[in-house]
Amino acid sequence: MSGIKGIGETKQYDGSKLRIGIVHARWNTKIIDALLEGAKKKLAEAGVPESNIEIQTVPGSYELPYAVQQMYACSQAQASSANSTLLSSATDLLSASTSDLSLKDKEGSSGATKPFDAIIAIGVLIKGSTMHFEYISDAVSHALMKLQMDIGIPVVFGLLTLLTEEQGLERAGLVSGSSYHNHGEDWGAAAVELGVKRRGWQ
Ligand code: DLZ
Repeated sequence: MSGIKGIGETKQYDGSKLRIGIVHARWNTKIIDALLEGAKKKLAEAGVPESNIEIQTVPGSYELPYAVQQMYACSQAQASSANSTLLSSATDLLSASTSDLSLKDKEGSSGATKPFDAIIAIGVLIKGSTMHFEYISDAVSHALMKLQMDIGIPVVFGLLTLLTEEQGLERAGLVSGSSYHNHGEDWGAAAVELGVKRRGWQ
């Protein structure tokens, strides 16, 4: 049986205007690092500027929902302060009656002038001998889903809930000859697609 599962054929979405957040846990680093690289690769392919990607880390997967919430709130605060600076620059420009040059440049110069269009939460949970795994998997999955509905931006579910480490290595594209691919790539592509679509569903 084929293990080729994935997001299927997608349009090439233009990510050049997007601001994307990534937060990842530090447990199971080898798998996490590969997933992160996969996500970044797809963001780059879609044209998301590196300066518009912010990467944060947290100790474990349990911390992911809180981190997503805080990253989004901070990005909103940064954006509103950057926009009030822009507004005062624009007012200065107008009152000085100079050219209309720089407002556009300033808008394009930094991803920080707007909140994130999507945030990818990446974690790797591996089942142990207690109920710990079940509680964290369930709590984090529900919290991430609730968060995206509450804050109104896509929160990409990059949480692998695994029975063995080997399953994670496969899904991070680290097992040669395996039919699995790097799922981080799907998450990067999903962030771009949903980030673009949230600006208007055609
Ligand atoms: C404690 C713990 C354990 C046992 N296993 C994992 C894991 O496999 N993956 C993961 O991301 N985090 C694990 N953690 C840490 C918890 O997610 C969390 O960081 C701590 O309980 C502190 O809140």
